[in-house]
Amino acid sequence: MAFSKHVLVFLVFFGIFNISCNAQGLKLGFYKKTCPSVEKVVKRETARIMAAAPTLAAPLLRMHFHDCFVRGCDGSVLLNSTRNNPAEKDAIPNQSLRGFDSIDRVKSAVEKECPGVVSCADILALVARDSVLLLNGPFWPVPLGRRDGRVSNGTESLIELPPPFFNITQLKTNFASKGLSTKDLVVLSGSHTIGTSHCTAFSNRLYNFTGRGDSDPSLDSNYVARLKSKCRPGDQTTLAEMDPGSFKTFDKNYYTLVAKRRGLFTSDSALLADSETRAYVIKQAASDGKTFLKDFAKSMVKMGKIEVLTGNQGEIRKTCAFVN
Ligand code: HEM
Ligand SMILES: *[C@@H]1O[C@H](CO)[C@@H](O)[C@H](O)[C@H]1NC(C)=O
Ligand SMILES: *[C@@H]1O[C@H](CO)[C@@H](O)[C@H](O)[C@H]1NC(C)=O
Ligand SMILES: *[C@@H]1O[C@H](CO)[C@@H](O)[C@H](O)[C@H]1NC(C)=O
Ligand SMILES: *[C@@H]1O[C@H](CO)[C@@H](O)[C@H](O)[C@H]1NC(C)=O
Ligand SMILES: CC(=O)N[C@H]1CO[C@H](CO)[C@@H](O)[C@@H]1O
Repeated sequence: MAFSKHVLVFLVFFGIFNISCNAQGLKLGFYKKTCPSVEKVVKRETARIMAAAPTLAAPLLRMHFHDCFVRGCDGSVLLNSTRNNPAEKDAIPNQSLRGFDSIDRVKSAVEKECPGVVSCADILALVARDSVLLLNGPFWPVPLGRRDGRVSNGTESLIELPPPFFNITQLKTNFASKGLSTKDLVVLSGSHTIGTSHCTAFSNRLYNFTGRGDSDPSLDSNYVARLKSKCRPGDQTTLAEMDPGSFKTFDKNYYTLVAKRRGLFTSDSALLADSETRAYVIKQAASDGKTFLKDFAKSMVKMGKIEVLTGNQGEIRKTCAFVN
């Protein structure tokens, strides 16, 4: 009897210990004792950055996504290449990322308050949240406690990040491999309500789509004409607004566009090719957008937990571009 009681006590303790140390052990207020001002400092710095360069909100949100999809949300996207190792930053999908120096700036401000305490991965998660909020998007509480990884491998970005020409099956498989659902896919794609894209990400849909001088039939033909006047064949530099007219506000307008067959990438149009994602697109297109904002907050929290390092895994980087 006494023995089984001990076993029980042991199991209970072990269970609790296990919960606090498991890989999903992020929590709200993680820095309450060690860096109580962190969220205030990040918010202040992000607001300063946005005031000077409002278009940085979109790439900073995208940077968090690219971080999480490669080796989990561990700040690996922030590491610089070294002589023998091309980092994620320098891989093709990341060539259009911007704002690394902004993250460095926020990190320095946080280091001033509490040196060596807050990870770069957590800072990126907070900056992404505050960026969206500053564009009138939703707020979400960010569970914290991520640790920074020590590896950044450019080849892995090519393998793990979904390219703009993916079809619905490929997108669903890619998201599922990160523990994200089909709903998360359609909700997080709503990020494309802000920001811009290089012509290269979609010009295959405009010119010679199947090798017969044609364009993608799943794209509205009036929209094709407009995009063609923006992006001449071979244009590598021009930026197109992904949600023209409203690319600076975080709203549900992305779904209005996709529903009208004006999603910019194959991956955007693809959301009409699956019954679940299609139903969501149609519903949001006709809605006031409040549900989307709520859903987005929820899916971002989920994305922010992908394969995180916690406890004594990884490290707290001193400078986000370099391992300690
Ligand atoms: C579903 C699969 C996705 C694909 C295939 C995709 C692809 C792309 C591509 C090709 C661009 C244009 C980059 C450029 O040429 O400058 C882009 C931009 C962007 N993406 Fe995605 N994306 C996806 C999902 C996401 C997710 C999950 C997020 C955030 C949670 C996101 C946020 C953004 C933002 C904010 C931009 C604008 C960046 C800027 O203005 O510089 N995307 N995406
Ligand atoms: C690290 O990479 C960033 C962005 O690619 C670059 O601006 C910066 O100069 C690099 N830092 C060093 C010390 O190489
Ligand atoms: C980077 O990742 C690729 C693909 O998983 C792997 O083949 C390669 O060995 C890795 N490179 C390094 C330096 O670890
Ligand atoms: C998606 O692409 C894959 C790989 O190219 C292909 O095998 C599959 O048939 C495509 N699925 C759809 C629904 O287009
Ligand atoms: C269109 O694609 C076909 C087949 O790949 C190719 O033979 C042709 O030269 C291309 N046309 C243009 C204008 O690029
Ligand atoms: C932001 C950034 O680091 N961009 C780099 C992406 O990769 C190319 C080379 O592949 C670099 O020239 C860019 O500086």
